[in-house]
Amino acid sequence: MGSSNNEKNLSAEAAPDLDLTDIELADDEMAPNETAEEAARYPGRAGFVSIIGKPNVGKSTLMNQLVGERLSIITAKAQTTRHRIMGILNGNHNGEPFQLVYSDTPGIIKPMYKLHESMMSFVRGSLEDADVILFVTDIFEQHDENDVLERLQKTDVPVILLVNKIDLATSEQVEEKLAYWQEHIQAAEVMPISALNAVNIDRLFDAIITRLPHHPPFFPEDELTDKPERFFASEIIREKIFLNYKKEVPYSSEVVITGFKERDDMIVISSEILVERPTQRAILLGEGGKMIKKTGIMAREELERFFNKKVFLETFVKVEPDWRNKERSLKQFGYDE
Ligand SMILES: Nc1nc2c(ncn2[C@@H]2O[C@H](COP(=O)(O)OP(=O)(O)OP(=O)(O)O)[C@@H](O)[C@H]2O)c(=O)[nH]1
Ligand SMILES: [Mg+2]
Repeated sequence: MGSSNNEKNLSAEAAPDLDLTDIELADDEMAPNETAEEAARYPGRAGFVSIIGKPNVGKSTLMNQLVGERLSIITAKAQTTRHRIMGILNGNHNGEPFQLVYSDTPGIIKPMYKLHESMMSFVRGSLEDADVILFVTDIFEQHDENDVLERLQKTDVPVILLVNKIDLATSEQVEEKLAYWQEHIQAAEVMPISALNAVNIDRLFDAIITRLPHHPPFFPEDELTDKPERFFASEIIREKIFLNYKKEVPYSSEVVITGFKERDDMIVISSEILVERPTQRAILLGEGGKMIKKTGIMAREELERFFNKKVFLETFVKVEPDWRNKERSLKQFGYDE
């Protein structure tokens, strides 16, 4: 549970010493796993909200919508997200301050590479920390989520089951999915949403906040995420690779930022794109370097939007054979949590 992990208690100040005997709290003012005494100890809420589910159901779209920033990259391809990415939201709700620490996670898959094992360990880590779990499914769900369900059965953390992409379905189809889940999962709530069109996001926010424990914030208020700027630079380049290349090329690519210099007028970024085979390198470059140039321009434009500053971007394409199965490479690329 996030609230019991002192290591994460980065910016929390000591809770004020209150006299608890006079305070009465209504049931809905307490989170599911806290006592009235705990609830009364701190006049604000803070906690960890894990977004999990199968690949491509819209987890990253949902996190960006909930945080109000484009933190996680989104593509139409499965397995876009490879890390646990925190998005932090501070605010006030009914006069109480809150801090929500969302975690976007990789889609749950059966590992085929060491890379996947590491991705699944990020999912496990986020489940261990969670105060609330958002289990995202979508309208195309084939009900083959037994592996996910098994994991959820082991936890006493409240689960909010979401049926996403309802903008692509009829109301009958939505009703059918909701009925299915109501029967098959012990969820605190089952809710239809459209992460893309922000449908029911306010309702979801209310469902989350009332289940958050009373606790001081975990992170300083001006922090939007746990990841450094370089991480987002590499993700943005990776997103453009996912958008511009087909088949195994995006999955065989990793981006490493080798230089990141912030000047007054611009940011100078050097990056390496690593692929597993020389043939993939040739595809990335394209005829006369056309494809990598296009990808580089798209990435630079997005980087400029993200950092709100002019960006100079250099990209080099290198071959790192079998990096998805090499522990040393994975560690170097940040998959060692
Ligand atoms: N129509 C529609 N499309 C959506 C919605 N939410 C997400 N999508 C699309 O679904 C695709 C996958 O979205 P992501 O947010 O990347 O999904 P994800 O679950 O993070 O995927 P992985 O990181 O691969 O596990 C993208 O093309 C999104 O635009 C929605 O509510 N409606
Ligand atoms: Mg994602």
